[in-house]
Amino acid sequence: MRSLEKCVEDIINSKNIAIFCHTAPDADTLASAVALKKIIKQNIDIETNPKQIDIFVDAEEIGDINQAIIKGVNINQQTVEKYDLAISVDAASLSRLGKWQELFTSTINTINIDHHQSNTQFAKNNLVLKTSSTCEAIYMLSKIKNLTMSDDVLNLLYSGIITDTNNLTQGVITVNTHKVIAEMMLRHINIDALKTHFFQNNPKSKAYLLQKALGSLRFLASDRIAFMKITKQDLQDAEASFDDSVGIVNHGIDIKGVDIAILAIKQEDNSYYVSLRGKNGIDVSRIAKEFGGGGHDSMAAFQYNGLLTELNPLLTKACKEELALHPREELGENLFFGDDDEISNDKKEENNSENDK
Ligand SMILES: [Mn+2]
Repeated sequence: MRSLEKCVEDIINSKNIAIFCHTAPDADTLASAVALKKIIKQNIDIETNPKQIDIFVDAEEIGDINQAIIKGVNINQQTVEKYDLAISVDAASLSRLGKWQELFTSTINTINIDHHQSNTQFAKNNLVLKTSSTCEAIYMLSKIKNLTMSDDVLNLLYSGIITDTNNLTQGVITVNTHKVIAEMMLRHINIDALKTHFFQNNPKSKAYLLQKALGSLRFLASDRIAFMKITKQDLQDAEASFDDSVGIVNHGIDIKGVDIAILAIKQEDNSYYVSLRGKNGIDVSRIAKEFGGGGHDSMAAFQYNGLLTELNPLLTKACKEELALHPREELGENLFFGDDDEISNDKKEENNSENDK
């Protein structure tokens, strides 16, 4: 495994590069790929260091909202027979590359840039950072080598950060995430336009699908679990695609007293895509792992081949075990850290220690 800096050098110096997104692509994987391609091009001298960079995504169709990310970018066009370097972005495991797995593994040098804790380290060099998104990881990697990033790159990377964190309300949000955004804001990013594009731009089909999902809402385990499902018929009736189901699970976790939200979506191949959300310290990635999936503490997912009636008791049991680790307590009692007296005492201490200097 080469050092982080050496990997970034490899990325800049390799001649023919293939970048791979994950299947059922989200904004983070697409924006990461396009931004990475742009960063490489913006930091080389095309005359002395010409290179070919191709992007691969195994997806039947990409919805309107994410389509905007790849507008004008050639996708799935293999222009050379062999690449010198293959880079996966936002893929937690090799299988997430779908039909492009072989092209990835047949490349001699491979780099895996990701932020999923469950990443299987499937490449020769694995850059798995503890960031909100792969876009944030790419920003950090570029900064390490002082690479130039244009405004359009920043807008792409910002898009990955806000979508992977549901507009900075979920997922892994660190001091670094806020620092990166602050740095971006000091440059130029279209915060309002991007927020509207990604969060206030739902097609009607999504609203109808939400209506169907909410119609199936059930509560379990003394109302600590909220369960919803979407059937093939629901998708058909709402004239919706799988893309339209993204985020619906949040309506479950947003309910008072709910610590685990589940959304099971029946897919074309009859398997279920099961999306999980957790709060109040619940680690839903542990539950997802039991079923062969993964993710983060507060957001995770897995695929299930079988009937929902078979899955339900198993999943409920796994959820209840996780809930037992976090018995319900009175939360929110001390949200704003104590009363005024304590604050003035803290201030006194602060002043004293400053006098000591
Ligand atoms: Mn991501």
